[in-house]
Amino acid sequence: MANETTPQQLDAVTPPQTLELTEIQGDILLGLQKFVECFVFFEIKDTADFKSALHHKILRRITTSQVVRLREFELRDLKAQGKKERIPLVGLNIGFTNTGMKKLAGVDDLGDSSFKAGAKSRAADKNPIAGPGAPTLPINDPVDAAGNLTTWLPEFTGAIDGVFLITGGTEEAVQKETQKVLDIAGASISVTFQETGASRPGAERGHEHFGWLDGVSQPAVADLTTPFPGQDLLNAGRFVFGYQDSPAPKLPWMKNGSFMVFRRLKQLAPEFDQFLLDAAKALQMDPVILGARMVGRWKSGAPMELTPSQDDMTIGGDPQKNNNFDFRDDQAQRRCPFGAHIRKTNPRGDLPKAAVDSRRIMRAGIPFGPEVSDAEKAAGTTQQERGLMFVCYQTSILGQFEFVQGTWANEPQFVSPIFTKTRADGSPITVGIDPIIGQAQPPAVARTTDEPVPNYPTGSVVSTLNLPQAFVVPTGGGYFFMPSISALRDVLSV
Ligand code: N7H
Repeated sequence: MANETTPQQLDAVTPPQTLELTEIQGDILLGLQKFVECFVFFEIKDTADFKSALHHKILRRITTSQVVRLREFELRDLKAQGKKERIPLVGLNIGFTNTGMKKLAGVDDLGDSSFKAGAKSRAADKNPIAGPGAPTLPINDPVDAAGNLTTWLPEFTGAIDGVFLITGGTEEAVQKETQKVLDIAGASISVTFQETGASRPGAERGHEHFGWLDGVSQPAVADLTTPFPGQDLLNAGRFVFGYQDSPAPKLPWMKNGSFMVFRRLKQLAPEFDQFLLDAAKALQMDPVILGARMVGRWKSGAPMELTPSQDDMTIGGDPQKNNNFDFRDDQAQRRCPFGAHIRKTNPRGDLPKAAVDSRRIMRAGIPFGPEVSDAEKAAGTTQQERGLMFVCYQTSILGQFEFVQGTWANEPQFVSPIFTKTRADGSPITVGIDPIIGQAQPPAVARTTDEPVPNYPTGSVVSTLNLPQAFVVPTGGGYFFMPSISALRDVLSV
């Protein structure tokens, strides 16, 4: 089983010298091996009983980064032997919200104001993010006049203290482990929401529901993974407390822990496909190119920067090639628009490296929901929910996930106001929102993105893409702290 969300090149010869891999939960830096992943959100009903279950029975089932690393070698060997069958390789990780941390450790402040406020409050908050590096916009999920989130499932608007992530190679193995964990926890918790995601079948494996290969660009981690060409090498402290580049942990036992952002994002796939056809027709362009310019990659994963006119499968799935680019020499956005999803969320070369590095996140999500049916295709409308269980890790929710979503994806000026960008004809541009994940609530912010029509290799067409609706709809979320093994053992379960 390959890990689909983290293209990582592990160094088999040199075991990590400084990273405490036996302390760090496995999903954070390398990603638990997963074809299937069950998310169990829960409320702690009996703190003493839950602590006892955690200490005596759950803790030893938790999969560390060291185990994930060794499993990667095991999988590599099996692949080399030509073995293709899925093996169970069950993984378990655990995280707690601020209310969960309060119940277990009596602490109400881990030093991250967004974590303390919680995902629900941050998603509904319409005030600009009070973080470094203005201008800033909030997460901006849809709310009604009373400020209630209108697209969130009710299960995510009530109390949530923690989450179990249960992963594996087969549905059966994941179900079995989930049941085991729930049996152990018993009445000490009540499950508030449970959902299982899975890789898409057949040729769509590794692709999200709009059809694009996912998990292509991910930071490499110093002392753990060797970067592929063009892949950023960042210090572990961007994702785990207690290493270079992490904020100082507010409490000593936060070392080797990480903040996890979960977002349940519904994807309106048939509507998206229909929109590509309609909008491309109106703009007199190819719908496949339009989709690629909205994402910044073709469906195979090949970046527009390397192959601006057509998809190239030989680049798409090849980690030696598919990140070997930046946007530095494309300041007239001839190859890739500034507004493209991957340029908004990782403006490599558009901004000084340090300004981008500090915002990077480690993504580890998985699709949920069934394939689009023939009836949905014919109607062009969603009848069964599907989307992405978006997961990312960082040491500052405010400075990383929220900054990428609010200040970059949602901000129509970005990347232009700080670093002046112009059109091919020299006139100034307003980039518009990220057409995939940009949360704009008109009329305050227009749902538009600039330059869908390529001016490649020459040309000076000025075009605007009008997005009639959001095709990614937030339906829930949570902010969790993923403690180290020793914090779970010595602080949170005693
Ligand atoms: Fe995105 N998509 O299918 O269009 N994303 N994303 N994302 N995303 C990426 O590199 C997608 C979401 C990032 O380093 C690819 O893996 C969809 C959120 C970042 O070049 C594709 C959803 C946030 C990158 C998608 C979604 C991000 C990235 C290219 C929601 C953060 C790496 C393949 C349903 C706030 C950029 C790849 C880089 C890549 C899609 C959500 C961030 C295809 C459908 C919420 C940082």
